Amino acid sequence: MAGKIQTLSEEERAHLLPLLRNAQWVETVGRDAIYKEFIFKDFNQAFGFMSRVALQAEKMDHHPEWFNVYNKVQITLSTHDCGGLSQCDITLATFIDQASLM
Ligand code: H2B
Repeated sequence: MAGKIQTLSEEERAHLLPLLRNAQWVETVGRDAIYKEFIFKDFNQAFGFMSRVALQAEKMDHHPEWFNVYNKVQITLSTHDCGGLSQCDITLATFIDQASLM
């Protein structure tokens, strides 16, 4: 993403975090990041999902921290360049939720 990336303001958090919680994203303890676990039917479904997310991550130049075992994908989103949550994480979380339903 171009330009200086900034962490979300208090106003943005007050607006966005409840929406993310509704979508089962949780705030991580001890770190300004969000986390969600996805369960699929099998590895093929999980890896298809990861492929869609990977292509989008490259487009955005914004990448997830993730862990996969068979049908489970655990994802943490945070912006390393600013040391916390930014709009990039919100945009990627929204894409990830859509990609998980395909
Ligand atoms: N991904 C995430 N999650 N946070 C970043 O700050 C980030 C990234 N920065 N992907 C990008 C790559 C940066 O390191 C490169 C050099 O543009």
